[in-house]
Amino acid sequence: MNQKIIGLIREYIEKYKNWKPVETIWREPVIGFADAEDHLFFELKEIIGANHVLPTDIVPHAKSVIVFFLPFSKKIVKSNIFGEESSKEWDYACIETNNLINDLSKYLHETITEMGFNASLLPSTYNYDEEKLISDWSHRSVAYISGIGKFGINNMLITKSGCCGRLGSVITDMELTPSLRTSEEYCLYKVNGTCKKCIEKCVNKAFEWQNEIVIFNRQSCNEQIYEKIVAEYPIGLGDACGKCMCEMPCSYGIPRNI
Ligand code: B12
Ligand code: SF4
Ligand code: SF4
Repeated sequence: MNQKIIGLIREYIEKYKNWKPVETIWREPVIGFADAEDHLFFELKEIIGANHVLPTDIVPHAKSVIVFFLPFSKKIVKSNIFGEESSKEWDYACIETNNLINDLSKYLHETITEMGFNASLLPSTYNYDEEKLISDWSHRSVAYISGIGKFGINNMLITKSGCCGRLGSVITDMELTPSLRTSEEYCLYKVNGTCKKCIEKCVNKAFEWQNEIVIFNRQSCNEQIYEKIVAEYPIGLGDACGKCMCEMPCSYGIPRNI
């Protein structure tokens, strides 16, 4: 059944351009599966907060979670290296990928339902507490559980196709084989204490070092994305920044060495 789901996702993305007038070019999706009963889902209540839900809170008797990462083309990433404002290409890619994730999630929901199972319908983003800036369903934590990536010190999920892209997930009561997690770290700082390029690149001082540990200030990042840029650079579409992930050793794949 895993192969059928992988086929459905790939086929939908390939045909998407025929249905929607999009400018974004995506590389091959990275797809993984998590066991809905994985102990890490329970740990997220400690790691993120008590409000983080379990798969079974959304789909009763949930058995699996399907996760997909949609990496942007190198051209989109390269357009967003310089300057304080995110590039038009990056902004469009974020918006169009959110739309694709929402459409793909709806398609999977409908197809899985037609097959006689239940499935969730979760948005790609905007499902968060606007004061705390925390969601009750963290796609990238779920993606970590599904084994498709590891975290960078900039919070990004790094997959075999890098971190520049966006994530979606669908919970179902269909039985699927969980993907394996590796114990290997991908972020160079976590591997050997080097790099830190993402931290230096932040355009609104959202990261701070405290005894070799990076502390992330969500409010500073949020200010850059939703207040500062929109107010100071009206030509930008806002709603994005991403400077800490573009043209980094982890942008397009698993960084090996710098
Ligand atoms: C709220 C939100 C924001 C807020 C707060 C960001 C933040 N870091 O918390 C603001 C508006 C500031 C923001 C900014 C951005 N965002 Co945003 N955002 C979200 C949203 C809606 C929820 C994230 C959340 O709940 N954060 C709270 C923290 C606690 O959870 P988390 O960051 O998801 O996961 C962390 C913990 O689980 C933790 N963790 C620690 N220990 C352990 C141990 C285990 C076992 C596990 C499993 C996890 C874990 O590690 C994770 C990373 O730090 C998600 C969509 C979604 N629903 O998931 C998108 C999302 C995280 N955003 C995304 C992106 C791309 C961005 C931006 C780059 C903007 C842009 N589009 O250009 C910046 C990057 C900021 C940064 N450096 O982190 C992507 C990330 C893709 C990726 N490759 O990781 C997401 C997943 C959207 C999507 N559908 O793809 N975002
Ligand atoms: S830029 Fe370097 S330090 Fe930052 S997440 Fe990527 S590999 Fe890790
Ligand atoms: S998205 Fe922008 S403001 Fe937020 S952490 Fe990255 S570089 Fe800093």
